[in-house]
Amino acid sequence: FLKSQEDLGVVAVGFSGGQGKSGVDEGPQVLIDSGLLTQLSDSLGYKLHGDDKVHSYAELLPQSDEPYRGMKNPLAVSAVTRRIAEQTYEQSREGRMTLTLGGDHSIAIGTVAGVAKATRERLGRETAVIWVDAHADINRPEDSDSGNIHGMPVAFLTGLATEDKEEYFGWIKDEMRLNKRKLVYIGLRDVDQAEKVILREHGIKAFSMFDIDRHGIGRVVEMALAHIGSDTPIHLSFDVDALDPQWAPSTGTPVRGGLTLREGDFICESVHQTGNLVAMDLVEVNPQLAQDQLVGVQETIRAGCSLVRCALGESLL
Ligand code: NNH
Ligand code: MN
Ligand code: MN
Ligand code: MN
Repeated sequence: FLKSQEDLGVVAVGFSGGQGKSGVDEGPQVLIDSGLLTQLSDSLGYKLHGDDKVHSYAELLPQSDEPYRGMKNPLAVSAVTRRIAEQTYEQSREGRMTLTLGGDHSIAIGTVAGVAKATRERLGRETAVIWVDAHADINRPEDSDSGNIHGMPVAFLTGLATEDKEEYFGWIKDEMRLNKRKLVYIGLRDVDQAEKVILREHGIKAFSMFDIDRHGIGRVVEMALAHIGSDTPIHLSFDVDALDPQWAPSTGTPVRGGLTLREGDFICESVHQTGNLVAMDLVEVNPQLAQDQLVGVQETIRAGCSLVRCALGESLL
């Protein structure tokens, strides 16, 4: 589904407004400083596009931003994700693999919207999304306990949450949306009550840690890929908190009992192997957290880099 296998569009998003902890906006710079983009160009042979500067979107941030429908920082997150949708659209419509480094997971409102629109225009097809996360991120604003928009992106993308006002996500149009039958989760273990009801009522495919323990990661990935079908463009949205805090403690909401680093890498390798990957997000790396832990920031960054390299083909022999 890509025009070339060598071109990679990179969008680096230094944004933390989808949740309350500062530091996650420093994630992309730290990933880049640790050599991720150099590895992708020098070792994996990608030609990089887009700017290698990290965007802070300062010019888009409003003076005041009162909660709206229970959402915190609604104007900021809406404006920034709208811009990210343009950025990923610009890369994806060229037929390039599109890599977004976050930032908190609210930014996926933009990445998925932009890629979905580009893929519809370019190929006349819907994009499938594999959402790897400890959390389902499918709260409607009114259902969310926290008000943090990083817990809501999938609700907006699937149209389970809608809004007329442009400045409050009303800019999300049909051609940017994700079909909920083309969505599959892997790694869930901390799902809110209202989210469980949504997953059940809408028949959304989800593989929790229980499923991984029961079937093994190999079978789970096989079933996940079978669900979306073998002939579909894939957007992989990887929240680093899907990994167990043993491997990735530097993240805002660590949840024990997660994926091993190897299981995370395996998911990425398997998605690469389909040949259908058109976009990847790596989000929620927060270098300000777990600084005091033995396995702390450095290991989280190494894990993040490894996931990206695996999705982009490092493990091919
Ligand atoms: N479900 C919770 C909420 O809505 C937590 C979401 N936190 C995440 N998601 N890190 O990936 O706030
Ligand atoms: Mn998430
Ligand atoms: Mn999460
Ligand atoms: Mn390849």
